Amino acid sequence: MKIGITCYPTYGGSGVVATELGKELALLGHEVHFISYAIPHRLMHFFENIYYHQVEISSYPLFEQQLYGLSLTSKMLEVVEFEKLDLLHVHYAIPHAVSAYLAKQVLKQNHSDIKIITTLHGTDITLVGLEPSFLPLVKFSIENSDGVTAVSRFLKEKSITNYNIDKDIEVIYNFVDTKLFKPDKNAQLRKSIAPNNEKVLVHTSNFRPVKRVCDTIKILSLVKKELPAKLLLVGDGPDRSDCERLVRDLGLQDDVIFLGKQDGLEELLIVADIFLMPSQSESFGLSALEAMSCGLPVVSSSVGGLPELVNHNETGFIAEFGDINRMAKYVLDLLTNEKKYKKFSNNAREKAVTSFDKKIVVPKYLEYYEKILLQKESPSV
Ligand code: GMT
Repeated sequence: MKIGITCYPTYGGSGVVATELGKELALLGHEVHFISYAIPHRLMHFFENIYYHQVEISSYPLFEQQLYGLSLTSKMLEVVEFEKLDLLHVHYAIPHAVSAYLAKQVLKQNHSDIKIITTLHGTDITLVGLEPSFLPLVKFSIENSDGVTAVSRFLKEKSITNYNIDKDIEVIYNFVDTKLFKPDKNAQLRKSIAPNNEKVLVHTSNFRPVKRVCDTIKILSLVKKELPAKLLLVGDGPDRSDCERLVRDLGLQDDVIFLGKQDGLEELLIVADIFLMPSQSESFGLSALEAMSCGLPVVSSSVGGLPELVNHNETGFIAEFGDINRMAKYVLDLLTNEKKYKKFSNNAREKAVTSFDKKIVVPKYLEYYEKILLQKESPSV
């Protein structure tokens, strides 16, 4: 197949899923064309069967605001036509599904067609898509995609109810390379982070308010009342300054390590004991899955798709978002009970391997592509 993939190339999980999917499809011999405004960060070197097309954003003086959505449509048209793509798989509805829809209409005028598959990832449905100005467009673009997938059952249900959508949405969970993300302690790195054998908590995200990163710091301060511990914070974003201020206010400067944006998360996760994800909204929680694959139990909030990933009292614990006392209690329960910790760690790894390995999930996307390509009629308005 010749597949076009559009995603946000930044550090978000939707870009990671899109890129890893493209890499797997390419390994299976498919031709994959990434169409995005920058090269996705997990695609920084040459991969056979993968091509990258940069969306050029026009800077004509009249356009005070950037026309990303239209520039993307133009690039999609060019790539579909000249590379003879079979389908366009867009990740994150806004504005990618709308741009793809527009490209499809233009192609139809030229007696050509392309199948569009939209993957819904999270805040495109649960947050920004619900803004009254966006809602009708998001609904329209979902209803007029040839195929739609969601990364959890929760997100599928939310899409149907929030947008009053009458459309088949296929749930295809996120996935992880369990051979790359594997339990394999790095004693040297651990020693530099926790020189006195402190326990290590870790959190990775884009530090947006929805992630409640400050809660991880408050959890650490509660845990530290009982045992020596450190917190590793990986990533960057709008809430980082607030977090740094909180760390200073709580006098935790020596115990919270801000690493900023990092590649090679698999090497960092393995130095930690527990992964924290106290989000206010989370459709799946890809970074928690990557941690589980490294054998880290997860203590998270119970929102969104997290209960589909974290089995309470088995692979980790879930608590109501904002309930930092309970989360700290769960962390302490695991860190003070070696046998229990080992069991949870093994369970977490096993769940990642048996339910979410890339070898299990990627074929589901391929099957879905084949099904959509066989559909005769495209939805039309
Ligand atoms: O919706 C977002 O916040 C952005 C998106 C992203 O690009 O990181 O994150 C969502 O997609 C990820 C990949 O499918 C999921 O693992 C995240 O749970 C989801 N984020 C939220 O729902 C907040």
